[in-house]
Amino acid sequence: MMRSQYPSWPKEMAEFYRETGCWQGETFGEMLRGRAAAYGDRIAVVSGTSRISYAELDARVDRLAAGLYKLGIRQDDKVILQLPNIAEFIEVCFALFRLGALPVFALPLHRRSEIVYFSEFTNANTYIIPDVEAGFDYRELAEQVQEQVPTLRHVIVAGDPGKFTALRDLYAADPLPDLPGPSSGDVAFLQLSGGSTGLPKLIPRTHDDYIYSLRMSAEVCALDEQSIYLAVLPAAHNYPLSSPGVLGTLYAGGRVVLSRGSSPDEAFPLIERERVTITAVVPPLALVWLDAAESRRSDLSSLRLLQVGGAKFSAEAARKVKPVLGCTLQQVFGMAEGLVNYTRLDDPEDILVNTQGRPMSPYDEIRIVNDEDEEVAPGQVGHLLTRGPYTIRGYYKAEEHNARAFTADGFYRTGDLARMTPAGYLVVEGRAKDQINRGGDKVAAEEVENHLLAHPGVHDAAVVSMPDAFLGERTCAFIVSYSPAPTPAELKSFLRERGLAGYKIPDRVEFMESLPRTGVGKISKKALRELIAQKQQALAAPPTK
Ligand code: OOB
Repeated sequence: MMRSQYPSWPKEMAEFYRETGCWQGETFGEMLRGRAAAYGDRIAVVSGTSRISYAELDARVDRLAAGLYKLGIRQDDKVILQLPNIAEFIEVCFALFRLGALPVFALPLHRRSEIVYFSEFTNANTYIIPDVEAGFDYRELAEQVQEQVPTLRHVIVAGDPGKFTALRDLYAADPLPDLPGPSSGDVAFLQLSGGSTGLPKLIPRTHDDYIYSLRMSAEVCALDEQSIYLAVLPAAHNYPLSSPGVLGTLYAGGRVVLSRGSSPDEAFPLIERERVTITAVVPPLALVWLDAAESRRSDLSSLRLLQVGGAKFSAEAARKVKPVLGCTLQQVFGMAEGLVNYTRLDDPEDILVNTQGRPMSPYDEIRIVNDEDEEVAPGQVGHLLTRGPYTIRGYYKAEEHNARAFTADGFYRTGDLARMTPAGYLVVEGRAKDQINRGGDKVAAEEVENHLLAHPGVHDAAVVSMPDAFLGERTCAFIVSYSPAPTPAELKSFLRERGLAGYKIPDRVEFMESLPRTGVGKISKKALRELIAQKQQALAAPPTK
């Protein structure tokens, strides 16, 4: 049955979220139309040298929707979208939203392994890419993907199309035929989960639930039509897309400035030129910016809010944000599955620096539980579970996994270990899920292990995190090999040849006779983490006599 592919809220809950006004029955197509009516000539998007007004954006989206329709893209079709931060990203999103076709938000760093999987799993018929970005030719990737996935009929290229279809040729002159279009309760797109399993899970978000998250985010961040948001992280990610991100800024009638890169060399001049008021970074990037701001004379005085999230930000670095950058820090602890926590703009320093914020909605339900799903005493660390008006009730086509990832009454098991302060703020204390958070980029250990196990020289493999001063964590693969043993370099290039995204390639490879096991015979990742941390300490420590 179609319905069950997209697990949804039980009827009473859906009714409750509508009655309380969380879900307002608006689709993204209508949202943009409304903003175009209200803000017409105001600039919505700045991308490279182009400045696009709300009215122009709305009109361009209509023409693109018509062109995509003519190409054969229909309601509920899946479209793998892998564009960098350029205006076309936003135009394609809204054109697909208007058609009721679902973008599947791939990240720019994904490669053949990920794209083939998304294409097959969603039965996508279209793949949208840039020509060459950051030195990588996506058309070559598309060719390889299409060879493996013949159902992927259309490849659309922003820029020089080569043998494929040019996106610029799809802005049709004649209007879209009168179509019923999606309704607000429908799934608008599929987003990627950070993942902890062998294959990434896809997250179905509806117009209703996502627009609610935009409204709450815009409110918490005090966005209005004067706000200028700089997108430096890949906009396809939930955080720069909606917290409040690109879409939250458009929701509020503000201006989105798109940056292809995130380095101070690219971002600082944009902040200065465009008078950016708010932007979002991950902790390692915050460190780079803090360093750069101290050593160069960029005028960042327009910046009012720096959001830091995606991974834990150290209190030590957090304390520097205000004195060095002159703006307020906001910690953001969110997840593509839903729940987003923010520190509030007027919170005292102690909260801004030492917590990861509190839920943005009064309807977010939080439980912190022990291994038996019983609530822990207030203030104690436990597993963070959540349910609410914008947190999914299940992954796309993943019934079996959903039974484990959600409680019987619909709480999502975030896999995070957290505690709650008396004031209701969350502090992230660790992670129970088998994932490495590499400076905000999530790596599912099992996915990498499966690729490693495909090497004929690998008998057993376990991937764990190791502490890292810059990224917070990096990945270490422990290998039990057959002889002759492959070298670390051989293993890494093997993974690259299998088309795995670069950030998932282990930073370090260690060989062992056998992997440590727990009492019940499972690989003890805890023992491996301790082992690698000790090795690193030994390396860092001065030699003892
Ligand atoms: C964001 O979303 P995802 O889906 O890439 O990753 C979610 C996971 C969380 O479960 C948690 O493990 C970790 O990333 N995380 C943090 C964090 N923010 C996210 N861990 C510690 N401190 C933080 N501030 O990463 C995301 C989505 C929306 C907004 C912000 C981040």
